[in-house]
Amino acid sequence: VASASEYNADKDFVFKMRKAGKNVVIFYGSQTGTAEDFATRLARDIQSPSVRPLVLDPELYDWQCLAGLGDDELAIFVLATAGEGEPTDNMEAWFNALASDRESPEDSELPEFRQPEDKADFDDSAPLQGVSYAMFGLGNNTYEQFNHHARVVDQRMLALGAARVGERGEGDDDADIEEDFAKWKEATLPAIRKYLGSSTPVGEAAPEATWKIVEVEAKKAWIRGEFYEEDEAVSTFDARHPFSAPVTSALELTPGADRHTLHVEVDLAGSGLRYESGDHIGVYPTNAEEEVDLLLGALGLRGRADTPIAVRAVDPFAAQQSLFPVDTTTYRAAFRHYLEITGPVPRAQIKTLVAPYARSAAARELLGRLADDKDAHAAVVAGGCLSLARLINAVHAAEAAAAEAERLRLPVEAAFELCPRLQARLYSISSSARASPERPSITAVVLQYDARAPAAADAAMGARRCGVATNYLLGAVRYLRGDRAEPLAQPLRAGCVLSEAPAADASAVQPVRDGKGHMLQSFTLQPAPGSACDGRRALSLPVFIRRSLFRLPADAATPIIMVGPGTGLAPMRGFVQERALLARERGVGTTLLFFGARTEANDFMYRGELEECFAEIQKAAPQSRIITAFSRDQPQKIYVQHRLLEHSDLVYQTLLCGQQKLGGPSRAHVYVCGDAKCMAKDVAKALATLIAEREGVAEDVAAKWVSEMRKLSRYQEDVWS
Ligand code: FAD
Ligand code: 2AM
Repeated sequence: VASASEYNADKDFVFKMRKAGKNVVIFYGSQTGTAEDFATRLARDIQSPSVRPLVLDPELYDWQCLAGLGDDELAIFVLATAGEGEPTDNMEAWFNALASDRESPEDSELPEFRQPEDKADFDDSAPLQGVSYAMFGLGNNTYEQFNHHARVVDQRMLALGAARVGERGEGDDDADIEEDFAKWKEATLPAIRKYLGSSTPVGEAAPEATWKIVEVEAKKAWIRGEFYEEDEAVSTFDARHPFSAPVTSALELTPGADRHTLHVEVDLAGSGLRYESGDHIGVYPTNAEEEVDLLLGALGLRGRADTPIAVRAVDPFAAQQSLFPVDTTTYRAAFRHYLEITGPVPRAQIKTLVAPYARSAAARELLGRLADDKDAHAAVVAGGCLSLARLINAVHAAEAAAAEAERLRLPVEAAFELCPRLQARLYSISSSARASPERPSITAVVLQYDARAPAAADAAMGARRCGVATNYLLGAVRYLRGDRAEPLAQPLRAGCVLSEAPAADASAVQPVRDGKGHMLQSFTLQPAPGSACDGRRALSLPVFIRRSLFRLPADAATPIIMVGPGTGLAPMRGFVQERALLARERGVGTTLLFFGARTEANDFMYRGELEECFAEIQKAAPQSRIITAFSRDQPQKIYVQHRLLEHSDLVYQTLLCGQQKLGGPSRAHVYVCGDAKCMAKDVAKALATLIAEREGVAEDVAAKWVSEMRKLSRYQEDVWS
């Protein structure tokens, strides 16, 4: 039984709601920011005089207060499922208290809720009786445990006596999560409205502005808004307070290949941060200067880009009073550091935050079509990867014939509301915590692709689209290597933290193009703490460590099979380093690495050091080896799963762990890392096929053994899509 924690009014969300005159609390369980963004948008969509929502982060509040919600109040959960069906970090405590470790909700012990003062008939056996809630889950169907987090919380809320308003919604990021959310809202909002006795149709009251922008006076030495420099008092670093880690090494691993793969190592010394092999590192990226500039231009803000501003909540009771983690920033710094500005604009956002500002017939027609017609949106906005800036420019191109006064002018407040918060990107740490305890490394492939259907308005910048974080890291690699000193000089000055005057970087950044005319990005890179803002070769990245469950077996003698094609090699590199150290110290079990890449000549990253480590491992476990699958070195594709089957003798012997026959889940540990969509499934299937053949059992029996291995943490995946 969870013990009722000591009462703390700051953590009592019911008290907070009532004080602020709210009757709906929306809790988000968010890992990458999507659920938080959906929760914020939901609040805007449902608000009316009688539906007054407050969006809260459950991490900051007591779950014990749930029982205190009255029958004229409502909780809404917007819960993403993280990793392998886990709750998000910010819902972990609530999830553990409400739902975890319970095979079946019926025979589990009840968590101890705080008895509300106004419920004299409080029933311990159904502590959430009288509490109503609605639920939308976010997940990805490529993962085994689709929407597990929302499903379990939903099941437990019902088991504890709460009543759900409407059906549970399930969004699938692999298909169209925006559409799933829209459909759920359409079906559920009337029920919410009815429950709260609202006479205003939900979504029809004019949404109030959430944020107000105050232009503030520039102080002599004012802070431009790079959040990781703001709070000097921070001594514990985490996702909210990343550590500004000096980059100690940054290089291209496959210089001859047709895409860039990077190795970036940072120094955690002095931060108190620790990691284990298999953990993740989060990196807060910075948007490319050209993208920032494009958006400032589209919003008509170029002349005021460096004006110091504060962005504060209109509602004095809002849980979050400042939109950004710093009080004073600039338009440019806000778009550079805090907002996701490159993703395609969702249909719902075009409808509520862009279309209302159309003044010309051409803009009304175009925006109306993109907001109402799913196919038009898919073709033009998703297909053209139209970011907010590109969407505005496309509207401007369509209304070229309209008078200047009629052209779309999107208020910056709407842009601030529309763009989600810029999220940290996670990377599987590619070093071993034993070999390199203070210097974790990242192995990342740089995301660059051409939009399928670039808009006419794209002509100036081309169809090339660049992933935010990986191109930011590529900038670090190039900068430290010493190329492109010229284009980088300007953004580097802009990246300095303290400045005497705000106008130093007011001019537009000139786009840089490669030989094919593609736009390249330039980067704002922060000089390492203590270094002068003079563009010297010292950089730092805002990082934090995220614990994972991807772990080597406690007993080094246990055999392991690692499957890591592409950047899926990242955590395996750390494991291989660790096994080599262990082999020297006390011996290890058989260690197999299946690595896949495009070509042997160009894409075999870390080859030399992997071979050196395996030479060491083989001294202790002679069967150990690296088995490669180079998919483009021959006419037909060869992937890691094909190699698993080809080497079924060796794989089977490794799985047997010295037994005569498996007869059930293997005691060896299997690790798979990389692409979740196809590779991870194909590998699990290949393993089941192999086991079925060798053991003479049906494939579904073998697949069950693999599932059993997952439950026992002997088949572990670290996959992303
Ligand atoms: P973003 O700016 O985030 O852009 C990505 C978005 O671009 C996609 O969501 C998609 O909408 C869009 N997109 C991508 N390709 C196309 C296309 N062809 N057409 C249209 N749209 C497209 N990555 C690694 O390289 N190495 C790792 O070790 C690693 N480990 C990870 C571990 C975990 C737990 C997770 C969750 C992810 C991991 N990733 C890893 C992925 C990494 O976090 C980033 O998602 C990735 O580097 C891209 O980030 P970005 O900012 O460059 O791209
Ligand atoms: P391809 O790009 O030539 O198709 C790392 O990206 C490696 O993974 C590449 O060799 C890539 O091959 C390969 N790959 C692509 N799809 C895969 C899948 N479904 N299973 C395993 N490997 C795959």
